[in-house]
Amino acid sequence: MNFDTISVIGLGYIGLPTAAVIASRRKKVIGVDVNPHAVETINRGDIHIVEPELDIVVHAAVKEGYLRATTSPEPADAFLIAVPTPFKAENGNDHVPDLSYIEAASKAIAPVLKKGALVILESTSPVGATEQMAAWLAEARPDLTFPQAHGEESDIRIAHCPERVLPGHVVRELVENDRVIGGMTAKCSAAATALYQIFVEGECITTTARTAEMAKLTENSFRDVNIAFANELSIICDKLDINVWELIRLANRHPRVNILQPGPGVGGHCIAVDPWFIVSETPDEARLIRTAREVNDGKPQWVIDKVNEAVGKFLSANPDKTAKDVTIACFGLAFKPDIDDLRESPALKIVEQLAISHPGRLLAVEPNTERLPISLKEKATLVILDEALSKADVILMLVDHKGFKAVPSSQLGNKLLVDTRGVW
Ligand code: SAJ
Repeated sequence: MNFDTISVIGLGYIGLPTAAVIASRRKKVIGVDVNPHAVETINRGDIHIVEPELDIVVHAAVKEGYLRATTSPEPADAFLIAVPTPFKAENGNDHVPDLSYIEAASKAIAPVLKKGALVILESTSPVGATEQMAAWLAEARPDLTFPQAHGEESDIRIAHCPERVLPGHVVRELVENDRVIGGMTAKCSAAATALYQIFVEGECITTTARTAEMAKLTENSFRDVNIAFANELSIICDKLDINVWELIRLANRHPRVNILQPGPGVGGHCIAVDPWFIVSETPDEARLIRTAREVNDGKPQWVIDKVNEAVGKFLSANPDKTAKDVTIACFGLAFKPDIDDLRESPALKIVEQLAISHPGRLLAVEPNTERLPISLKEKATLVILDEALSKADVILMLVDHKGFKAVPSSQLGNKLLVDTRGVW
């Protein structure tokens, strides 16, 4: 199959790196995004998101003329859809996936689809979303045939190929990782494989669209369950006066044990979200997956209770003082180390909660940001590491950024510590 022009719909954390990497293989790529600011930034050769190495790849792709961004779709040989799949807002705690971005993207590309085109859904999606996307496309283009009705003979080929790259390592993992390719028919899988082989050095493994959807949800749920196990162990060990990090290190010496690390909770827009896509479709069966989500979502409150305990201890040792006199320094706001991304960050949630409940001074150190989010303005002060170390009575370690790990425990003096990452 020939792909002279490839269009990527959604130029965010996945779509933009994918578009740029394909363009770096000297293919003409048209990136489409509803956000005019993103489009303008990219067309200048700049980027609107933070991801190592991405600026260089985008800059080169735009300057050499292989990547161009626009707000309205244009005809192409293949379309890759990489738009968000959040929860439906009106459903409160039901965590029902919201496919409206996929629906909008399908309806936007439908008018420019031509016979022989390939449409790939990359967005992490609940099982059945690819079939739903095919139905929206077919409804909008009754003059074309689609795999759900015409099988291998269809005019349009459709596949799901979930993205699996780790934020912070996207440019490398896009090329190196294996890809799971779920075509609606064997020909759809073959076409999608040909497309990914333009830039993927890993293996392209084919399956059905539904299995590919479930594979992605399974990968992130597996990690969530494993972290929930570690978080539960950390709470048990705290009660039993055992160092959980030493415990996990020892248990992981067994050749068939590999426990992840406990922390202040699970954040980001993937692992804290995707397992709910399984739970919302099969609520009675997905018992372990639901419990893992609840264990991880409950960890921030446990951390807040530990901070309150530490403040209590400080006050017992300093009877002339009240909680108003206690300074708490929070180390890190991002959802994981060495990034600037605050989305769904348990660290941020904890600091926001302390900002409401703690009557004394609250300091925050976050080396990857220049200003505090609005939710913390006037309630906390952004300081540099040294200032936090010198002024704090209670230190709360939330994110194991490189700079924090370099602080020796000897520098902490006799300050009270709540170390959710086992750094010290
Ligand atoms: N975390 C722990 N303990 C650990 C590892 C992580 O508490 O041992 C926490 C992190 O601090 C963070 C959260 O989990 O708050 C998630 O971080 P992460 O690094 O595990 O994962 P993400 O969300 O950045 O990326 C994941 C990856 N999925 C898997 O590793 C199975 C990535 O490959 C996916 O592409 C991405 O989700 C996605 O987009 O779905």
